[in-house]
Amino acid sequence: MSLGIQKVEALDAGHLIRVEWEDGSESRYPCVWLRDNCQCPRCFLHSARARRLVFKDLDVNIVVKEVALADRKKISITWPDEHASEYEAEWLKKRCFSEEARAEMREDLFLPECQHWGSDLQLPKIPFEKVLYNDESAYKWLCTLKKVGIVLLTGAAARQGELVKLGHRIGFLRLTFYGPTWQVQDKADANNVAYTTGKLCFHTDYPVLQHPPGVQFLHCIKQTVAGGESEVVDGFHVSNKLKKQNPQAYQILSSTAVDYTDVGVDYCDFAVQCKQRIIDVDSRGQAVRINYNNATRDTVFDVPAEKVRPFYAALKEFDDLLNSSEHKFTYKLKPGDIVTFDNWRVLHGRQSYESGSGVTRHLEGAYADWDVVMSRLRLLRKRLLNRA
Ligand code: OGA
Ligand code: NM2
Ligand code: ZN
Ligand code: ZN
Repeated sequence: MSLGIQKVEALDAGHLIRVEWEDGSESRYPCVWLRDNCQCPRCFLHSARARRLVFKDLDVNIVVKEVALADRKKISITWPDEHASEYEAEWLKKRCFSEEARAEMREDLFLPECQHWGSDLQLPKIPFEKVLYNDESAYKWLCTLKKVGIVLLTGAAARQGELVKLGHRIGFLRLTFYGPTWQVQDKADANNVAYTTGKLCFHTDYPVLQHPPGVQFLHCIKQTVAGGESEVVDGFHVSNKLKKQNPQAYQILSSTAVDYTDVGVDYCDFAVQCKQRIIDVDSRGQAVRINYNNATRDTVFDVPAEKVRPFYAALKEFDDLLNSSEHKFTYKLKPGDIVTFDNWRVLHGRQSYESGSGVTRHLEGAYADWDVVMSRLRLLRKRLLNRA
């Protein structure tokens, strides 16, 4: 049972409502917010769970005319224009403005917990079939993907089409110029360095897109005998290291807009250009997205000449840290393995391999957006909790 209310009163000349809970704790709600979030059918469209009240009709200086405790589970408010609103105790409690309540809600909605790793990574593994057909396993997959940044799904068939099933499991895949899914193999006149037998240094995919894909899937269909090993590194962990080791370099990489370019033909013809900071940071300076692919970094570099060498020096330091044996984790995909990882956080690479007359190595790849992945995670959690 949820906590009841024992007292409600208006404070601050009617600008604020104070709620006293049965356990003696209190919450304070600004009246402008309460009026804005009136749950009556005139102010709120319940079928869409969306606000109907338009901003023009909101008086930002509104005060309460009357407030009463309907019962211990509900408060009612009358506004100066006689409009009446009711708010349930449980609804109010969740939306309490205290530091702790907001942190709890934030964690609930966004699962910000992030476990950093280095070469000691214990690569999380879950059977592919379990993820497809068992909700607990799918939930575990997505939570781990969010928290650790990488999960290996095992036991998929060694043929194309498995990633489309994974797409249906979350909702849908992200279409790009390389197609709904794409084939990583040695190709004549390759339109991307990934489609050769060459080594791929640590990179994130597609920084040339304004909103790079948040999640990447790579399904191993055929693996070569010699070479082709995979490497991953935790970009957030390494960013923190760089910030400590050389704050100036961190400052340069988190503020310089780098030009990216990708021109060619695949799903359709394309000429994509974008400016990205290699380390994207939030308002507190914490890395939230790495945008780094040395292959598609443009020859055009739109900075004053005197900023060029300091930029390269900073990037060299970051690249060295990414490649240090302390930070990177190496493994080799087997046919039927699907590596799923956070493309905003984890940089990946592969060793070169030998070309042959036929196809010596084949991965199928696909992207998903974090919005879609997190949406599925929340729905799975809700379904699992309601069942318990
Ligand atoms: C890619 C890529 C990794 C691999 O296609 O972008 O990083 O192992 N491929 O081939
Ligand atoms: N592929 C693998 O940024 C990039 O060009 C990454 C994308 C070709 C779809 C490679
Ligand atoms: Zn209303
Ligand atoms: Zn890649």
